[in-house]
Amino acid sequence: MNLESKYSYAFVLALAIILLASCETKRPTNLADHNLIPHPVEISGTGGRYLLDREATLQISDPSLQGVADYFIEVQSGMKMAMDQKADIELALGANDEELGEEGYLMEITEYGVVISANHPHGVFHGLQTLLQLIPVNAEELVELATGTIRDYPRYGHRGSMLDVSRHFFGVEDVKRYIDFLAAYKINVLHLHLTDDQGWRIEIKSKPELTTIGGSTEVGGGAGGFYTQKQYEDIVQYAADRFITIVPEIDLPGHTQAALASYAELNCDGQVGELYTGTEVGFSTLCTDSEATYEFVDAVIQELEAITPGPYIHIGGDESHATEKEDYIYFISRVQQIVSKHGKTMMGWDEIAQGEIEKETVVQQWNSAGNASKAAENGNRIILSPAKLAYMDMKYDSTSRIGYDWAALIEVDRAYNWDPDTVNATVPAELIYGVEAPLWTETVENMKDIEYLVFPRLPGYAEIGWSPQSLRNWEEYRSRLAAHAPRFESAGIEFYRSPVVDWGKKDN
Ligand code: IFG
Repeated sequence: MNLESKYSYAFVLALAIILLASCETKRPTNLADHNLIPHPVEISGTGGRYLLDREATLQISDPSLQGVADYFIEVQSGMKMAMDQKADIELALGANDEELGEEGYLMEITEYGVVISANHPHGVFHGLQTLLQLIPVNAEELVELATGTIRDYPRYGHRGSMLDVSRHFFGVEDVKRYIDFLAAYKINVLHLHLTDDQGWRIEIKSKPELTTIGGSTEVGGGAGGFYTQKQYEDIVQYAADRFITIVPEIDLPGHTQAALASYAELNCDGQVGELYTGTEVGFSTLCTDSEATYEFVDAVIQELEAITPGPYIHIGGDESHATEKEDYIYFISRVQQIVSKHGKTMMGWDEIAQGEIEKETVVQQWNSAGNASKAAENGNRIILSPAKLAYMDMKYDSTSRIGYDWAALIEVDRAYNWDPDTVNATVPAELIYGVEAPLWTETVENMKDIEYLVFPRLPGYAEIGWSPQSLRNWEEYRSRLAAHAPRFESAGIEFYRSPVVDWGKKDN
């Protein structure tokens, strides 16, 4: 090599080292330049850094935080409880900041470490979800955390997703994985659609045929399946450990063919029905003028209540096209009495607003603004699940490999770009209890199908439920969403690489 080229070689090498060094600090030095989802209420950087190593230590100020600390140690391998020396991460109660409520938290990152404080372990749990997002998924030994403060709390109390385990059955492990998806984005409710025409998925000990017959198939004629009460309790506990409440749905009086195929006495003609593996809706109904029906509903609700610690039981009530209107209204009032007798608060799709329902009953608006305004007149709290914006079984666009399009094509930007307070003019903001994104599974057969439809739309629904409207705009959000791709990939989530998001280099 001649002298000339030797110097130019050295110059290039030096340049490469400088460039490499600069890209090493690609992490934002300002906490406010974050990619957090949901967007925190307040976040500000102080320009410093805290080096968190993989062997970082945790300290708790109160024994009630041990469960949350154990969860963090489980999901962020390498962390451990501090024995004596000062910890890197301190978890504390006593934030005494009323506005945080139960779910909010304060996070302070200084040169001395991280402190997460809240009024309740639920808030500390959410603070840890934020901290997990500040640690790169493929973090090397040392992680530089930008210093600063975060003060954060949710906009709505109900931030949910629904999984239809009736059209296609999903086992316990799939449901637990779905719960992990929700916890990562501070969603706090999983609504399980347990029964429909194609399958009854929850064991009722006094009515065993509901699962031995009613749980024996699914859309397309597959093997179906069901949760024993023990398995359901396992799901409930897994969710509770992540501060997620299970809302079980027994869909009545329509969407009941699996029950009608299990017990003759539920059918008005006294003949046992046929199992159904198609995808039509609105053809089935319980016999609303027979006392056997209400004894059945009472037996089911009694057993479901005993294994459901959450306050709600969802009784469906949608698409009862085979039920005369006055019979439907009578049925809803009878079921309301049964649910209340068993000490639970009723939830139902927006059609129930036509019936005599208690003020505490929560109405889930999916299709009819008229029903929603009826619910509002009655003073019911309303959960918004507008099919045209929040149904995750809708295709992204006409090329989507699975999904429906009867409500709308819902690209990732459309899924994000709406404000619950104004989406339904007939519902006053103070009655909006929250938002919920359902996944119906007529066209969804396995976990990969779930992941394709749920990601990347789910984080956007989580942000709609959590973050102030004033901080939300698609152009800014889409770049934060793109930065979550490594997170999806490291979790093995086969997400839809929507063309409306600039996913950038694969390894960004
Ligand atoms: N509507 C039905 C669902 C499901 C859905 C598919 C509701 C409340 C269409 N009811 O949505 O059972 O079939 O998009």
